[in-house]
Amino acid sequence: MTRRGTALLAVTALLAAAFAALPAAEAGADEVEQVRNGTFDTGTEPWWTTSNVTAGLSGGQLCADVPGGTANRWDAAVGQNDITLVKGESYRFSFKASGSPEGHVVRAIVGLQVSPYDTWYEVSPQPTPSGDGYSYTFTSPVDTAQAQVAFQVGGGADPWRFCLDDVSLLGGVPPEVYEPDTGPRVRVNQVAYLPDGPKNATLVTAATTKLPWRLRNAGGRTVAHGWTVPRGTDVSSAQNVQSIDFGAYRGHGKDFTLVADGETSRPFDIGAGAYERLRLDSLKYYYTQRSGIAISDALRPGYGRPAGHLGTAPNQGDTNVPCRPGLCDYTLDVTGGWYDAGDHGKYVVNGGIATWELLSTYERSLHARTGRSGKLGDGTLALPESGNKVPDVLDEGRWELEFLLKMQVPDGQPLAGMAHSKVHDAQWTGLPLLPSDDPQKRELHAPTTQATLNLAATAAQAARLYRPYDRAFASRALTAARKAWAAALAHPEVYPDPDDGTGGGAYPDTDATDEFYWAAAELYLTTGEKQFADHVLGSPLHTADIFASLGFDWGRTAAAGRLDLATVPSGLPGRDKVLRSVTKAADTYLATLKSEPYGMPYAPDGNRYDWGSNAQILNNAHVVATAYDLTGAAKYRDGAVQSMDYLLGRNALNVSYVTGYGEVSAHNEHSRWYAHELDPALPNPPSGTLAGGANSGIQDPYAQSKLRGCVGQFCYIDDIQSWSTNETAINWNAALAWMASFVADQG
Ligand code: 9MR
Repeated sequence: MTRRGTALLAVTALLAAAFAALPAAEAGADEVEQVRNGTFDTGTEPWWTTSNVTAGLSGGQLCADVPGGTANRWDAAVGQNDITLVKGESYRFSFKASGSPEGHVVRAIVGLQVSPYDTWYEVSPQPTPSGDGYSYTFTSPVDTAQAQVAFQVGGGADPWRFCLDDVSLLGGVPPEVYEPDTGPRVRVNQVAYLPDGPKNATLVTAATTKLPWRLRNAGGRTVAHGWTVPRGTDVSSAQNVQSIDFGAYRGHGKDFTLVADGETSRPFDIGAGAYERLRLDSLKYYYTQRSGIAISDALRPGYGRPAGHLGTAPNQGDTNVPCRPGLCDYTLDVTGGWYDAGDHGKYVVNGGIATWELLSTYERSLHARTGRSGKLGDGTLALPESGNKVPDVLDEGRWELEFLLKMQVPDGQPLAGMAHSKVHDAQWTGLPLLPSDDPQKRELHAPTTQATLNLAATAAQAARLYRPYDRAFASRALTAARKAWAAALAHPEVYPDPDDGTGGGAYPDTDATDEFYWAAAELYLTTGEKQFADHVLGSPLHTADIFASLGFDWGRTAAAGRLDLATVPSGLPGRDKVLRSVTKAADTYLATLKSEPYGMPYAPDGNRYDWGSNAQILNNAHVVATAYDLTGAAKYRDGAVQSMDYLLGRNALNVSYVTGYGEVSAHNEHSRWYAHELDPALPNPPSGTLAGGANSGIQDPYAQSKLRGCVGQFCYIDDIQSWSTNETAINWNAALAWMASFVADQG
């Protein structure tokens, strides 16, 4: 087919007069075609194919015979190289495609034509035999003369035929204005409020004076009513909002709605049942993140998959992993553990805080006034280990702990006792990619003080929690923790290289005093030894205000130590002051929650939402909940419970950030194996998976193309390409599990 026939040219001429009044950008005056011979008028040059694809002209289009039996999308492809892109410029990427038989996915990308093959834009349509036209707009995140447009058509079991025409990459088009669909203006927790808990909602409205609201039950009958409270412009969303407090209503049931200003909210329950489910689902997430073991479809219907990284081709395996060049001359078996997030990397630093919060979910159930350890007992999580008389949450935690222990530098080596920071692929891989299909070389990265202390802290915590179930493991863990502690003291300032981010995340951190404090606290709580008490009491962090708006996460771990010193019984001198520091921090978070019209205990500096802000909100709520556990004061319980509302739908985007919870929930989180958005044969993330959430940094190109200029809460998009706003991660789900378990206990 030739590009745009004469009829279209005539229309263009007519429209030109109408466009004359528009600014140049909108009229597309500078639109420049970047693809050469996208219409295949002059043969197939300069298009290339991989050697396993036979392509030629057929009826004015390019048709390719694609072999079956390849593993990855990029194992068979058609493309064109040497395209120039200008950073910040907006492009329209369009093409016509057909495929037969039906059911095959095409990964159409704009990316770097040489290693490491960065992908700046990608879509994955499923062309039909009769063919369709596709058109997308994106903004280039780079300046380059080495871009390629490619259609990756591999990864299928059976051969198929793919035809392509009118491929265009038009520069200078106006950027697409992205408008999220935010649904009804009454924002509620779409999952559930507790019958005797706080019940708050937020109304987005132009009105500045109070308005009536009504609470309706499933039958549509009004069961409560009252007046909204005008709150002015909310900083976190730039919306004019009002708040609704219907906490006086104490009934329970399903499918309530809240009506105000002519809008009806999404439905919600009043009852605790959903939190009992969420407590378990958020913990069940970890089994499907496991490396080095086949995931049983019987235990997780729809999620069964072969084991990853056990050395079965095409995996190179974690069975015998060397260091990065020049770092060490041994190899380690580092099989097992959890994949960190949507990538196949395994990181001791993030694995540490995730393990701590998971084990703390269990440890809280032993000590807190409302804790119920039976709810986390054997048989609760449908694991391969269920039935072994060990609480399932401890079985799950042990899967990671065994991996963390394997990351320790062996005796006799120069840095014996330290922990390697991470193991991951030598190069970044594309999506989708099952763990078992990852062909990359795996490498151990340099040991760091922070990783070593993550190992010391979690292994020490494990030593006290697993002791009743497995004395041998508890003592092995404590030995490793002591060894790690000694190694960290000997190498106190060996920090991760912030540029070590090829093939995996860098987790940069230039301070280990917080990890020292945390590890000392755990070692003290387990052993009671004076050397560790001395370190705790001598640390400047012991009395510092460590609970800021960005309170704790993988890089700020002092709070983990402080919270455990406050909640795990010990004879620490001055322990009452430790308790007071937690309630003082909780009071600050409560003040934030009250001043936020969306009711979350989080107001980042300059309204710059952090990477993984959802977990920050949960971790701040964790501090408030701990204040309740310590004091029994209702204000802390209510504040902690109310914090869940934001995560479950009471937010500017009207989305529940937990997959499978709420009428509209995040379900396209960035993951190489829950990549349903890219391959219909793969599942979405399992129910109970938390999305990272609003991130003002919008580091990924997809978010940049949609969200540039976004305000706070709006810096989020539920698309698999948005790794900076929509990833799933083991540390974030641990924050969810801890809080879900707390709230379930309040029911
Ligand atoms: O959650 C991490 C965030 O705090 C960091 O700023 C960011 C950059 O280092 O990395 C995030 O963690 C990612 C890690 O590097 C690689 N696996 C996926 C993690 C979640 O996005």
